[in-house]
Amino acid sequence: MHADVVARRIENLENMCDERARMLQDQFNVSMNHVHALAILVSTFHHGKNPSAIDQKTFEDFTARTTFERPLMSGVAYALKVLHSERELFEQKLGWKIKKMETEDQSLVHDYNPEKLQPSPVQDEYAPVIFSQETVKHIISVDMMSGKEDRDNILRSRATGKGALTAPFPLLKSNHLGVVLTFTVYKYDLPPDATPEERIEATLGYLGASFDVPSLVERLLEQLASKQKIVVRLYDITNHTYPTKMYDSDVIASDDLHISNIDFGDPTRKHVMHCRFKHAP
Ligand code: WA2
Repeated sequence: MHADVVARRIENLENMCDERARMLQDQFNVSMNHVHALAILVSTFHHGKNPSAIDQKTFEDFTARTTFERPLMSGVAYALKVLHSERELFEQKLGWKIKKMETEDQSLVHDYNPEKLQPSPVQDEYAPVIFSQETVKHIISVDMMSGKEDRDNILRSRATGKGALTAPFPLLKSNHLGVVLTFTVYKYDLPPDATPEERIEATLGYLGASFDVPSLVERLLEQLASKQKIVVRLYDITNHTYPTKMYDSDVIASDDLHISNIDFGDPTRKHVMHCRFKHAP
């Protein structure tokens, strides 16, 4: 091939890769802003009103009618901060027990049945889901602090007051690789320089969203022309000696590679998109 043909081919790959990375980043960003707004909705209409103006039915209706605002989220849910000393009263009031998340046993994850979950053993505190979008109803009553990724994310979000994103891990029920985004809801507005202790003390609950990466990235890429020409992979490279693959088009590809950066809005995480040409048949 002539040098100029090769150069144009590479430039074409760069442009297509940057366009895809940018689209994914923008769609994630608008979804994330809307999840943040839902945290404010819960603060205003659940905690800010007595009696609360939100119940499971209202939350389900509102989140179903606003899914178009969160194109990359498979579901949103709200978990309450419950201290062990408050557990008994909480369970009496809600009429159900706080459940432990089952993630260790992969077979259990696979035929996930919320009815079979065990009550949570004694902990200092819990984060049971009290409202959920219909698509993630299976996490109602589950203690989100009993899953490692969810727990770490809750702790990081409430100590910083910012949106926190997990590394990729298998989501409950679907078992698809996904990430969870969490915003903390506080009793009152905190100054930007509030200490982590002040933030923990003021915490009321956690508004979280799950991003089912394979199905939602697939849907995004399908909207684009020239899908038939390009193969895309998505990696979490936060730990750059152990990058985690989040998405793979699963097609044989050429050697030419372009890497585009993606910013998902959590400065402690780093993601990249790898793009290659599909092998000519
Ligand atoms: N949501 C949906 N599926 C999941 C999941 C999750 N977390 N974790 C594992 N599979 C209520 O940060 C608080 C949502 C967690 C929020």
